[in-house]
Amino acid sequence: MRILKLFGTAGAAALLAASVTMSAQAAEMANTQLKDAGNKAIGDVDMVQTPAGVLIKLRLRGVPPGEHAFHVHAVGKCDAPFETAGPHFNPGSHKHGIMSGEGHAGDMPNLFVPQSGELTVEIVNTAISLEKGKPNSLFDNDGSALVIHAKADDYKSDPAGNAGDRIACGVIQPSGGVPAAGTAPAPAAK
Ligand SMILES: [Cu+2]
Repeated sequence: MRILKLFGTAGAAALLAASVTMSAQAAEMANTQLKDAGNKAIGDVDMVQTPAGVLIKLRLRGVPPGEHAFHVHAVGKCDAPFETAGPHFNPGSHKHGIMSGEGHAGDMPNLFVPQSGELTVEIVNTAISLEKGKPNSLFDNDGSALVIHAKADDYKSDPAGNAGDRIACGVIQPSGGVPAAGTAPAPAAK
């Protein structure tokens, strides 16, 4: 089964330090800048491969307060209103939502943005990988994207949790190393 874990900042920082130490041979890393439909940057994301999954550090600013779905989508292309990012990243062909079963690999817990519009949070997604060639790699032929929605994910409605419009999107880019196919121009059917 897959497990999604949320950590407080201090705990996650300790986990990150431990993970980096364990995989000293250059852990795969990635990053994303999230932009809204007006092309304004509203967040930065750093991702690192750990032995347990991908640690995602999200720093948001200027996001509407409230509860928002947060997913990995299947295509690394973010043209507003971000339908170009395709459906949820779902290499296992599961139905959506952790209340329905295994869920999509790209399913993640909702984000609760306070009145300030700023939120820093770390999430471990155990169902995805930054390692090229893995069946659940985010760096597949058409890349992948992170998407924030207008509404909360209900964790069960197929295929997208009834989460409403896509209000922000960012193409997941490898950090450092060789560019992956994350910027592929043509979204392929998945
Ligand atoms: Cu989504």
